[in-house]
Amino acid sequence: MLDIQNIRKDFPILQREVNGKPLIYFDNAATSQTPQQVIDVIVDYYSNYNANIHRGVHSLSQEATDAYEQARLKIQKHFNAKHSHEIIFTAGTTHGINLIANGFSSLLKKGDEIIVSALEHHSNIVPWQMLCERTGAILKVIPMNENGELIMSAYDALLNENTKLVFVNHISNALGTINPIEYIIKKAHAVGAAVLVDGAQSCPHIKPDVQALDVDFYVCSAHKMCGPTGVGMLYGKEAWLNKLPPYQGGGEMIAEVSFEKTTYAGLPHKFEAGTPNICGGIAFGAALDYMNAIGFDAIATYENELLDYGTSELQKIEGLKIYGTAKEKTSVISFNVGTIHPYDIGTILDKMGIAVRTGHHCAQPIMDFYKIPGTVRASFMFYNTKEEIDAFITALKKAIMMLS
Ligand code: 7TS
Repeated sequence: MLDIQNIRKDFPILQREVNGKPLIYFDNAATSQTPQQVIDVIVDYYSNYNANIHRGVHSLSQEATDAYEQARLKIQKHFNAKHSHEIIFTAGTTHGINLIANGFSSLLKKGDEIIVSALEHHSNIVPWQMLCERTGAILKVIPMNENGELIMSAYDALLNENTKLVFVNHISNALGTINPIEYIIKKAHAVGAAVLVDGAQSCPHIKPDVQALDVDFYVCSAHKMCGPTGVGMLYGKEAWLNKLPPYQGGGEMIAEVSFEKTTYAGLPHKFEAGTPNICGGIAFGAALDYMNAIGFDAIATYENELLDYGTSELQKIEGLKIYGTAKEKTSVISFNVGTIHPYDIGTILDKMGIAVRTGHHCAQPIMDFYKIPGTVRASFMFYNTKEEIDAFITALKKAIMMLS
């Protein structure tokens, strides 16, 4: 059992008001809130040991380097990577995907096939389309059904000896569907294809074990799991990371440079050109500490309760349709009410202090599938409560009355 009232005290932002009403923050799938424990780590870094890393002989640089590398070890342990050099610090999920898509430019040829799913965020579609333009590879799509689940028999039929890469999110940001990535990975490996899993939405809710999954690449963003924006991680199997060329050139990623020839640094530095988000990386480690202290099992159990409660309360509202009714899903509820535009509902809810996201959620193909312009999306984290859901339902009913 989580002590939610105590947990809520860790989040200063949850104490504030918006438009004269206590903030109810249900836009966690876009970005999560930051606990004081992580804010303190950021303040401590800039107050006490802000310095560039991996290059200074002086004490501040050493301290910053130690803290940054400690954070890498925390991430390695959290995701159960075999080696710490398989963890690459990135600017976030989008950066991690682009890094891999760029790397595969030199490994794919015309006629090779790569597979994406119908449930992806634009950041797990567009970089692959760009890769296809560069290489002549062909993009295939795993279709979805009305419940927002991927159709695995169709996936099986897409796989063949030309398939080189499969990329799929672990959890859909627009619908909350948990995809059967174990099956997807196993089947891809059977034809010799590599798999990239976009974990942007899964990492706040579950603890992936990259070795048990046998996944080739796994990416996520710290800001969706109580950490700061502008930092994330890419896990890659050592053999793959050695095979891929560097993404960006610059300081830190080289062994030796001359005008005749440059040799690259080993992992992980080969993929970490330039001064990174040092403070962000350290704070990412602190965010993992914070969430692990609460415990991912307890988080999942509680968030499932919120999901079940929110779903059953919303279903009582006449004319409300929930998009995404997969058997396996996390605490994301996307919905529309009659013909009311989602933006209008979101605007009125905001006037009542309630933050939801409206629109296509950077997943336009999903909206096209349902033939809708967008949805209202409420997404819960472990610091939300049933009382907040009650207040949200009351506010939503008011909004519907005003707009009908
Ligand atoms: N992949 C998925 C599944 C996502 O949900 C997001 C962000 C990204 C990739 C991109 O992450 P970034 O940190 O690099 O921006 N999703 C959302 C969302 O649902 N609302 O705002 C951002």
